Amino acid sequence: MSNLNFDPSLSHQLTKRTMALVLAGGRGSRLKQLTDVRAKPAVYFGGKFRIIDFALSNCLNSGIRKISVVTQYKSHSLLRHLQRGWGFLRGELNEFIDLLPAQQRVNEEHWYRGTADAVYQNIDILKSYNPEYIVILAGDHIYKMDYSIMIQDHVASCAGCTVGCIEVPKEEATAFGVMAIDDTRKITAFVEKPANPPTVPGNDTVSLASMGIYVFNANYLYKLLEEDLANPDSEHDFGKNIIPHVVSEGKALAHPFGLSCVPRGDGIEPYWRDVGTVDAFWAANLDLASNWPELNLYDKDWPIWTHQEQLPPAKFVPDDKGTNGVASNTIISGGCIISGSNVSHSVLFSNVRVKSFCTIKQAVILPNTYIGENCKLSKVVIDRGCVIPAGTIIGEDAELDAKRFYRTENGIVLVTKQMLADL
Ligand code: ADQ
Repeated sequence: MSNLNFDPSLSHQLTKRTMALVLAGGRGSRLKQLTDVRAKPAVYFGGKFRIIDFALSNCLNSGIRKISVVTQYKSHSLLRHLQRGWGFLRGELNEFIDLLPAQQRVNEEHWYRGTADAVYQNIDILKSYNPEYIVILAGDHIYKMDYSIMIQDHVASCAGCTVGCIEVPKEEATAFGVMAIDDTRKITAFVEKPANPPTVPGNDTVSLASMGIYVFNANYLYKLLEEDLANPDSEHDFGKNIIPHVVSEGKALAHPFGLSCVPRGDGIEPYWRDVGTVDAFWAANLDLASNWPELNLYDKDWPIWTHQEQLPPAKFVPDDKGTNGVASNTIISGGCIISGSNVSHSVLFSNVRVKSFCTIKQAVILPNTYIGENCKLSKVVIDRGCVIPAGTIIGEDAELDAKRFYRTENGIVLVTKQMLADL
């Protein structure tokens, strides 16, 4: 197996022979009530995006134009977003986004069981597109990555499967597949979500984690999936079954994220986030409102595509005593109106209305939310469509917040429509 010697002229040829499969069927239960009505990939992010937009934009920007999205859990919101926002690929040019909800195609006994089964159940569709390489992605991470570099690495190394990887602190590695590699980046051991994660040589605080991003030779993947289905002991999962099997065959290559991440410049670490908890979701959104966010959304060479409603621009108006609506270090999206209130270090998604005399700090407010007069809100995530009654105070009385809403150990309060209705 070789080290990477990237040839940009090869990229286009390889991505044309590649199909991407985005796994978007998981619930993401650590996001608590934010995923009560939608799958994690459909959760809103960064003022106007959904989480899945990042993986899909990476595909487009990498030159992959044949994309299937596999859905299962609470997929309505996700499917609607994809239909409205991602229908611009040109079928006549052999470009598409195919939606693959669980539909018991193989037999009528099971919905998708594990991630490998979700792919297996669509194997006839995959084969019909005749790809040479298949890139399997999770639809629930925020990052910018040029998959064409990873595909080229895969092809140059003659591996059967290439696994994207990143170094993470050992204590976080219990949530990932963890690998050991040799000098040629061949994966020599792989263990899924170990209780005591192995660390990298020479540094016992860091482990090498799988990002859940895989490039396969298509025929090899079909063979693996067929064999896996026949194994009664398998959970039909990539991390638990397929990747360890490939490693045991000596055919897995590790591809460090640093080789193909889209550079942020100025020495900042490559950005890859699993915004899988309320705390992480809140922090990653607020980062975008800071002066120098870790994630650059302003890069014209790597745009993040999404569905956007046609909305009027945001507006700031004074209250009836003449105090103006002001915002600092805050993202304000289309359709928002802030009247006579002060908003700081926050992200307001589309169509948020803030009435007079409110103080809002460190808030992530999802679309179509209405905030009545005299509210004081801090360290909150407010779900789509909430109506916050006038005079509501959140973020000052931990016990009261925890009683009325969901409060994390770090003091971030999640408010949903249902919680407000139950008050
Ligand atoms: P997990 O984080 O546990 O581990 P998993 O639950 O397998 O991820 O989900 C991976 C992706 O598949 C997610 O995008 C999810 O939405 C989707 N998904 C889950 N179940 C599905 C189903 N039944 N149908 C369709 N889609 C489904 C994996 C790997 C680890 C790796 C981490 C990186 O197993 O080895 O370290 O991802 O985050």
